[in-house]
Amino acid sequence: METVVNSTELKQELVAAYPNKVARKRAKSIVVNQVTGESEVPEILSNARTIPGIITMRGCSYAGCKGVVLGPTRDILQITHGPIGCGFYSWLTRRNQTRPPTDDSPNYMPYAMSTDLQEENIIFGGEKKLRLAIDEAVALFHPKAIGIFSTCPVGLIGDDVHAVARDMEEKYPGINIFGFSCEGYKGVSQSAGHHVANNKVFTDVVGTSDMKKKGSYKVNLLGEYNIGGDAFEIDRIFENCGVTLHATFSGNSTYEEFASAHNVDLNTVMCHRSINYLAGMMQTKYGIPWFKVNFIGAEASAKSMRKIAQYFGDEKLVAQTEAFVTKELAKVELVLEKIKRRTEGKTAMLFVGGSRAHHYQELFKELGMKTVAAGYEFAHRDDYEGRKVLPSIKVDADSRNIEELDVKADPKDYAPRKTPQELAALEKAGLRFGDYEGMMPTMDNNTLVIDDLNHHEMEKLIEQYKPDVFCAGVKEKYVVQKYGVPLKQLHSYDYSGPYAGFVGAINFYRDIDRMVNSRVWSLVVPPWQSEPELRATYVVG
Ligand code: CFM
Repeated sequence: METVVNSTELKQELVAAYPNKVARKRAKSIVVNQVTGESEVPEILSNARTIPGIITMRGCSYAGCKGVVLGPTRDILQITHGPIGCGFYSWLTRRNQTRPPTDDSPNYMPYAMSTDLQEENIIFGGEKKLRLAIDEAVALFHPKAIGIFSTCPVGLIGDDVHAVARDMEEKYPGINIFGFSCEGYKGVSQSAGHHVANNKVFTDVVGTSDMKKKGSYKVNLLGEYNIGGDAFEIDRIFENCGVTLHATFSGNSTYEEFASAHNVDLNTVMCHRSINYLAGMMQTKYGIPWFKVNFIGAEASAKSMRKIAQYFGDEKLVAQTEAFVTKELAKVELVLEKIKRRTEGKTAMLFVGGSRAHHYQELFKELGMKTVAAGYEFAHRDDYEGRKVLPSIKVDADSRNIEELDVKADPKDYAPRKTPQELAALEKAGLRFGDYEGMMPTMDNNTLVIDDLNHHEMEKLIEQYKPDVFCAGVKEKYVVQKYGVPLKQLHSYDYSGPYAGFVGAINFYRDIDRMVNSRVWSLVVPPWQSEPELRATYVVG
């Protein structure tokens, strides 16, 4: 149950352990939330370099590009140009699932393909090995498309993956071969890799096919990666409402769907952080509007589908959507009713990624639980404070490192899907195009919002708040559990899921109920209470 904590005092305590300069910087990333006026919230320092010496929760640019954005698509043959470890680590560890239509449809996800760079290649160059890898991949699989992903050493030794891609495309006409400059060290986190991935998919893939799917209401879903089968549940919802989901970027997706993704009338964005770039560029080039949706939470899923139906404005579609979501919400309510009695009033903390720390608060709200502290690993100010702050975000050297494409309306394919009057009318009716409100305006006053949390801060939060459940990843899991607090992995779902949509909400309620109401956690004695601990003091001068 909730322990009353003075978050302002706790913030002072968190930074007190640091040397002055570090304390000043961390203080800007630890914010006591205050929502005033028109969803105004305090500024938070984010998307800034982690201070050396602090063990961060973040990942690298290669992880964001290959592991996150491109990883879940099944028939782009993906070659990691680099040491074997990078390829192995990004190989299905995120539990992104896929369902090829038939047993012999191409699916390269069960394979981890890498050039396996060795010391010799680091000294004499790895391009030759990359060409051989592409030759081998073409001979074995005849893929439609090949993506080459750069790891740190590739940038350091200066291999030109783009030149290799061009040459090999000439050698193999008909195969789309493209390289990503997503060397791990680019930017300050995996967020840079998302941007690199968005850019290349936009310039080299989207708009290259005219495949059209059947149906009158065609939509793409951007920023949904089918972790634990989430996309399968979302597919079911779209289908039952009568909306055609053309391409999901990139859960359970194919190359052809990406290539023809410009043939829709609406882009919906689920994970704003990882894919807002693509939504913006497709709007400029093709005239496809976008708005934010969320399929985490039963109410949020219903609201998202209603918004989509409202956008198309067809009475039959609105009625079909309404009938379906009402039926599903009733099923969810039956389960929730029993569980909520046991979860009401309990507390949660969420420190994860760049969007889930926000989205999952919806599910906790449905359970009657309170989020006392939350934060992202690598999100930007717009994900925290809302897109309204975009003009005031200062571009630093690390962000400048990632190319901003100069996009213009396509002379042939640009076609506004709605007139300005139609868009204005929809906005008046409550739709917000090209916008994301951010996490902080939706959180209670005096909750703590912390960017790029580290272990020291995490331990203090647990000691003070004693939350009933902590949501993060595997790097945090066992430390938290040794404190006697259950940890739910919101990246991999701890082998459970799906958690999206209506079926997912029920799964989540049940899993959280089991965790927060199990007595086993109160029996845990942390090893540091019975075993000696080494201590050291920081002395200046
Ligand atoms: Fe988007 Fe993601 Fe996330 Fe993300 Fe990720 Fe992920 Fe995540 Mo792990 S794309 S920002 S880089 S919702 S892999 S599916 S769970 S950190 S909150």
